[in-house]
Amino acid sequence: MPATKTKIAGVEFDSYVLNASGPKDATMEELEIIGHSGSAGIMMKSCTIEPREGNEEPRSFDFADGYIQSMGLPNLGYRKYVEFAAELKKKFKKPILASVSGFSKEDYVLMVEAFQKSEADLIEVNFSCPNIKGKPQVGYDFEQSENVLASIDNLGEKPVGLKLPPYFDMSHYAQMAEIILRHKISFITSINSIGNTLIIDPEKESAVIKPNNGLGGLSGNRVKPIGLANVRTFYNLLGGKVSIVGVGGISTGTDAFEYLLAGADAVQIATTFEKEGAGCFGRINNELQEILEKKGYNSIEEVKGKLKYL
Ligand code: RRO
Repeated sequence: MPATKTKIAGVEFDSYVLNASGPKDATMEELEIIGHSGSAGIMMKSCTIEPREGNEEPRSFDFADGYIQSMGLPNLGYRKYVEFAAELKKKFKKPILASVSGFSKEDYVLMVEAFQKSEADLIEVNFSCPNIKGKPQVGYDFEQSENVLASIDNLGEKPVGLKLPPYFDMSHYAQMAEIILRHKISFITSINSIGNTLIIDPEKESAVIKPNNGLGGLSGNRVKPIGLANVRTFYNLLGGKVSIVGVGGISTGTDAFEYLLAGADAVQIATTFEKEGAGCFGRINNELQEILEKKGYNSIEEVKGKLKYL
């Protein structure tokens, strides 16, 4: 079978498929399950300075081809994840990824600094949590994005990446790409869930989740075309200077193959992990290997970004 080993920002991964920040990655127990699974790395839940319970329940809803949630950043606080990174590093031979989600520039500085000194291999800076009342997604505020990045550029040598919200307008892509290229950003992870969507239960005539009058982040199969468009557009705009991690609606090897054609260096799995459990990482990677073999490709590199236009 063709190998699917890859690199994100120079860090080696044994396969193309790892978990995304979000589902089932907030506690040590959950992270150990990811460690033992086929996930090529161990990504931890986005953290804040202090521990958080998150939003009121019910705060997630699973449906046939998607998922909506407004979790509200439930996490144990960044100090725990600094400790977890060290424990996980000892137990497992795969890269550890931290994710930080600040409420201010100072929060981002403090947490990035802490993870720069930790055993984490990569630091994902979350600019796109859609579920905090009264807080805009940083990635939609270009001035704030610029501001935060200027303050975290020189805090250490570990690669720093940005978890981006989905963009829909070419001028927004261009602005964010310019900002990324001006700063020390080694990878992007695209996309986070589509924020502030609404799923209605017509029987009950009600929203399906409680926080924020039912508005929440949409993920799963329904968002794949948006994820693919974001990866492809950033692939074209960033000119190979920044690694790209694709996320959004990946449940099969074919989905992963499409992200590879679009230009992703690796993919992360959120909703499918939530729905199916930790077997999904190995399954999706195996399916991707089968597709590569059938098509006569020997590596990820041979296909990456090779999308044809009509
Ligand atoms: O915890 C959440 O509500 C959450 C986060 Br931090 C995020 O980045 N994306 C998302 O859909 N939910």
